[in-house]
Formats: sequence, structure tokens, C-alpha cells
Amino acid sequence: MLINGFPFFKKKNQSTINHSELHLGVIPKHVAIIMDGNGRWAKKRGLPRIAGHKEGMDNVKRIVRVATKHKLEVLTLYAFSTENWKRPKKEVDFLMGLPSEFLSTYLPELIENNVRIQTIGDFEPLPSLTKQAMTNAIHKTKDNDGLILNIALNYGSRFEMLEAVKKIVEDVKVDQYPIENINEELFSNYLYTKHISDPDFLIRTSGEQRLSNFLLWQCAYSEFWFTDVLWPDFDEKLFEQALSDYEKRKRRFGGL
Ligand code: V07
Repeated sequence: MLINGFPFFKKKNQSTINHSELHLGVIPKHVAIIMDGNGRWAKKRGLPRIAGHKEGMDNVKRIVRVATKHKLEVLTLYAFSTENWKRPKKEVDFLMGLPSEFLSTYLPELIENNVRIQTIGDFEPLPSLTKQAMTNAIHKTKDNDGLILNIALNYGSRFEMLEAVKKIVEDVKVDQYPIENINEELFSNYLYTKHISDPDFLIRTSGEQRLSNFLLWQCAYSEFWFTDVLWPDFDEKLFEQALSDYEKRKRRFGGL
């Protein structure tokens, strides 16, 4: 390849660099990320908030590549919460366009990299174009057995648990099982995440140190990792730093 008269060689295929180069012994199987700080990233540059969301979306592509490189099993991203509807309509509309925008450019690469797309959240209230884009991507990647890219869309943990309670009560009412059968395993099977292991590692960017209604039940035993870095600036190196910190915590555990 020639650019400006200089020969450029394709970089070594990312997936051939394995995590041993980073000395990452224990890789979390499931990483969940609260991608916070996009609005602040834009404000710092005098740009509208939506410019920050666009930059945040481009960063999702980079981080998904790192997740595949390190052979994570599941990457769950908090893309849109049940509380996000309270934002100005223009911003909500823009956010709702991001899944189709992301997939229209990136779905072929996801398919090529054996990524399987899934979602958690209340799908029904989403605009039909958003639903179509997601349903299509889920369908086209359903047989892939690499990374599960799990997108939390219109997700709220309390809502998820209340819906689970309602369904359990219904099932008890029609004598599917007695109340005594209700245990953690049964409850877990009524959540959006029933097919997915609990997160081993939860990352939140942009300085806030709280869960904000994200995976409250599922994070009961997760390791938490926080950084002041804003989501659009959360790069490959920092992600690998986080993974390496996870490994150190696990090693200490093992020593006890
Ligand atoms: C959204 C960008 C990232 C920062 C947080 C809020 C804004 C990627 C997606 C996406 C990716 C794959 C997919 C569906 C959606 C996305 C929303 C917002 C709603 F299958 N980024 N991103 N979706 N932001």
C-alpha cells in the first residue's frame, strides 16, 4: 500500500497479539461498562453534547476490538438507560439513531470477527428503526460463538427485577411451582441476563462511582473499577490497564 509515496505495511493482525504479552493471567469473562462522560467531553471542546455521543460511539468500536483481542466472553455496554428518556428530545432522538448508525458501518466487521450481538432492556418502547437495526444484527450474528456484545438499551435494573417479580407471581398463581421454589437461580432466570453469566468486572468512566440502576442483582460479586477519564478518551491502553488491575486483584485472592 502506498500513501504519500511511502510504503505502508498492514499492522500485525490485532487478534494474533495474545494477552500473554500483557501478562494477563486471569482475564474477566464478562466485563460491563458504564460509558459515562460523553457530554462533558464535548462541553470541554465547546461542542454540542451529541458530538460527544458520536465520539463515544466511535470509541465503542475501538473497545470492542480490544475485547475480541483479549478473548473476553461477554462485553456489556450501558448504551441507554430507562432514565435517559428525560433528556431533551433532540438528544434522545440522536441517541436512538446511534444503534443503526453503528451497525450500518460496523456490522460486517463484527460478523467477520465472530461477534454475537445481544441486548438487554425493555425493547418495546424503542423507535421501530432502532428495533429493526438491532433485530437484524442479532439475527445475522446469532450463530457466532466469539465475543457476545451485549448492548443495554432502555435498560433499568429495578424495572428488570420488578418485571421478574410480576412474572414469578403469575407463574406461582397458576401453580407452575410452589413459593418455596423461589431461589436465586430461579429469580436469575427471569432477568434479561438469563443466558449470560454475571459480570466479573464493572468499569465506569468519568469519575462517578455509583451503579446508576445498572445490573444491581448481577453485580453482587463483581469487581468495580473507576476512572476519571471520559468515555471518548478511554483508550486501548487504559482498558488494558483496567484488565491488568483485575488480574492483580485476582492474584491477591489466590494467595490468601
Ligand atoms: C451509544 C455512544 C457510547 C457512549 C454512550 C451513549 C451514546 C454504540 C451503540 C451501539 C452499538 C452496537 C449496537 C447498538 C448500539 C450505542 C446508543 C448510544 C443508544 F448493536 N454507542 N452507542 N447505542 N452511545
